[in-house]
Amino acid sequence: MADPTTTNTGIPVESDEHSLTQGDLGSIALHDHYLIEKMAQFNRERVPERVVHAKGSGAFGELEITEDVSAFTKASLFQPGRKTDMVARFSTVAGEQGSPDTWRDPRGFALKFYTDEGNYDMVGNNTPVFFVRDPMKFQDFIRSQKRLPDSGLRDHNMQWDFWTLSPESAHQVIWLMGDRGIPRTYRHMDGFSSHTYQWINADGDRFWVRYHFKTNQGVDFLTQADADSLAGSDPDLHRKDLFDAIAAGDFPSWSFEVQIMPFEEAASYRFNPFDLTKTISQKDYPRRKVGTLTLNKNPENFFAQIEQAAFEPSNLVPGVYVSPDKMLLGRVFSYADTHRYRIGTNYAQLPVNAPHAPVHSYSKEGAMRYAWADPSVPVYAPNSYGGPEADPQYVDGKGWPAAGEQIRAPYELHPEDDDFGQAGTLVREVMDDAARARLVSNIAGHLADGVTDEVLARVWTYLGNVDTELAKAVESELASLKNGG
Ligand code: HDE
Repeated sequence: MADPTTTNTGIPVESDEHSLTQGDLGSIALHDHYLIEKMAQFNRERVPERVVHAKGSGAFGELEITEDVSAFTKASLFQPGRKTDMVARFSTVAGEQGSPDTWRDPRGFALKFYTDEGNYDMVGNNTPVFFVRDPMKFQDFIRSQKRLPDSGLRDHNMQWDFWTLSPESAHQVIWLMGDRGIPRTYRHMDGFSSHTYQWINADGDRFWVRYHFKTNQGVDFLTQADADSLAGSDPDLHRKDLFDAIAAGDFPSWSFEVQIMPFEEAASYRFNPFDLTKTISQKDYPRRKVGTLTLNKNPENFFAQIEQAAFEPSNLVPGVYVSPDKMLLGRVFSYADTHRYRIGTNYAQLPVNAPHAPVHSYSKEGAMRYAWADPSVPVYAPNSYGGPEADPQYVDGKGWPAAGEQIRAPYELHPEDDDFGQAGTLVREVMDDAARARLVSNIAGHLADGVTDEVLARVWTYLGNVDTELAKAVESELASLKNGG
């Protein structure tokens, strides 16, 4: 026997299909409150989609630490043998909620760890770098990747206009236009912190680290042609693949590894380790294994657990801290702000966002609040009634020295740094011939779709600064495309 249908407040209803009318042809009664509840609830089923990373999928899992990195961090979740429950969300960046999974785009690689010291969120991407290095330009960058103000259409000219006027984007653009710009599935891509973070050990020693999550499924990609076809025939390919793999017990996993730089080496390193458009060479600072990340449980309710999941770089536990990376410092504000707007004041009380560690916060009330402190706990600090007190042990020397006047300027660190060197290395030393040929084809195909001659003139200089052979090959391929080749 099925459960009786009820209203949202548990009252059994009379019908699932007939509204209440005055006789056969009569008006619908205003007091048919169940009909009104159904329509009103329906109109309010959506929360605003994420302004970036709107299309995504997620799953639950576990981080297991198999090595000993306690010499570098005191963070509880990174101690040898520790296992921590977590939730992950993978996503594209510029596409809206209904957009295809196979669009060329970086992928979000957002992780929330429910540690015994509170939630730790590592909100990364599947790329080790990013398009810009100052948060002041992020909003503009994203708008250049989205839609024109009049037609509401995406526009490659807008994209290349921004990129060629922002030379710092070159490394990420080459990465994006290469094979890793369209992962075969979410399971076949690596994840990165991208930013440099700070680790602090139990003695207060500080280190700079970058995270790598190396897929144990092997990196694999879709060609532009396959991706274009799948965008029409199977727009939720990546979502379905992740869900079906976990449902079948084929749990995807990643090897969690870090690059560790001694604190004092940042200033003299050949690249600015706080510049998000640059990698830290693995020849200089090799990766070392820390543990394994495994996803082994699908969400039971996509909206409640994935659409309302709230990841934030400000969720930093003792032993982990930010670095002078301006993009990271900007992000530390933005995410909680977006959650308060998109989900609501008390978003951290939703089960998927709630810590597994005890909460002793002085926050109170606000819409939809349903967890509260014991009435004996004062609602203010300081107090003389045993309320929570900040523990000075957590003032542990994290951070870094900074001095000088307030300025608005590019990084002074590593003035010899340039915007094209690492992009050129990616083309010449990391890609093989076949990958380079696909890169040329992908860029030419992208340029052929609407990029004006005025912007193209800058594109040749931009690509030429990366690699002169690349620029020539793309220019030749584009000419051939335009001549119907
Ligand atoms: Fe984001 N980013 N971001 N981002 N980002 C958001 O927060 C932001 C950046 C990333 O699956 C937003 O919850 C700023 C880099 C992921 O729920 C927003 C800057 C990296 C996700 C936001 C950046 C990321 C987001 C929108 C430049 C990789 C999806 C919705 C300073 C290291 C998380 C939201 C999820 C989402 C702000 C740049 C990764 C608007 C201000 C770099 C994976 O707050």
